[in-house]
Formats: sequence, structure tokens, C-alpha cells
Amino acid sequence: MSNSQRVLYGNRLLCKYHIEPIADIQTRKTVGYEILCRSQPYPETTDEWRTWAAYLTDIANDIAVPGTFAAINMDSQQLHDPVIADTLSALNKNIVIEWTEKPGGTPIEDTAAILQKLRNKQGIRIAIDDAGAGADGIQRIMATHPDFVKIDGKLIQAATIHRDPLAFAGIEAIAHIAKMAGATLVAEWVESEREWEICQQYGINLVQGFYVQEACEKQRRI
Ligand SMILES: [Ca+2]
Repeated sequence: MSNSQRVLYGNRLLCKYHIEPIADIQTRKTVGYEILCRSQPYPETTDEWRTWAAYLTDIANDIAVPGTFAAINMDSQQLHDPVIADTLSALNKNIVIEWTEKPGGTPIEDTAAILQKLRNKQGIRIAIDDAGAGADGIQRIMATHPDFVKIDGKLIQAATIHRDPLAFAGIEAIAHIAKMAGATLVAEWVESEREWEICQQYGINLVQGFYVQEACEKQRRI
């Protein structure tokens, strides 16, 4: 990102984002939305992420009316930032924070404690994002007893497109752990009827992806 773009971002530009519907696999009804940052220029610096978090909080609170939820993505570094933490204190109880994995950095227990505090104080719900993609998905589930576990899209595709038996075993293992933790299981990148059926077969509760509905682009001046 160029310096001029950074200045423009800091001076409140028109910012683009996407909302992707999340459907109940049994009823096919939309029950929530994931808000995705596809802003150009993409936020990079700490200040830009702080601006984005404030923007995201406003959008999420608007979308997350009773009866539906809005999911936002946060990594450990963002959750530990004091300014972003202050911003997140304005989130309403219909928000889900998807804890995205970031290699290294802060201990899992510390980030889990921040999320638990938000859940206890504000009623937000916790999702473990990208379960099956990295090394610490199971540890993050154990540390938070999350409300949702999101299976990594690459694992879904490895099973459904490449028919990799190990990917099926991975989905089964994550599904088992999620159920033991009392979490709702979510699959992303569901792009065909066959993938939908496999998700049903493995007891996945909620699905998102092209087959459900394409993410919708929105914009707002920030
Ligand atoms: Ca996510």
C-alpha cells in the first residue's frame, strides 16, 4: 500500500466490505452473516486496523438484530490491542467473534481469557475459525469451549473435490470435538449440492459459501 493510500484511508475513505449469509442446513434459512474485509487498500498498519475495527463494530451492530447474528474476524494480535479492545466493548450480544489463527504471538490462554471476558460481560459468542487448518485449532476449542466451530474451507474442499480420505477423517474428528464442547458446527466454502450433502452427513449445523448464497458487496464511508 502506498503512503498516499494510507493517508486517504486514515482520512476516512469509502470502504468496501462483503457480507456472506450463513444458513441452517436443515431449514435452509439464513441465520447469520459473516462480515468480510475486502477493503482496498487493505488495512495494514495498527492505526488502519483500529479504524477498521471501529467501522466493523458499527456495521456488525447494525446487522445483528435479534434473531440473527453477525460474525466478525479477529486475530490474537487485534484482540490484545487496547484501542481495538475498547472498540469491541460496544458490540451487542448478537455478535460472534471468529478467532482467526495467527502463527506464533501471544499464548492461547491469554487470548481465550479476553474472549471469555467479552462473552461474560456482553454476551457475545465465540467461534473458532479455520479449525483443521493449523496446529492449534483443538487447543483453541479446549481453551474457550466455543459457541461455534468453523471447519476450514480447504478441509471441506479436500474432502468433497479431491475425495481425500484423510480430509474426511479430519472433518469427522473436528465434528466430534465440537459436539463434545457443545459447539455449533459451521462449514464454509460450500459450493455444490454434493458438498451440502456431505456437510449433512457429518452433522454440520450451519453452512456458508457460493452454494448457499454469494457474498454481497457493500460499502460505507468511514
Ligand atoms: Ca472467518
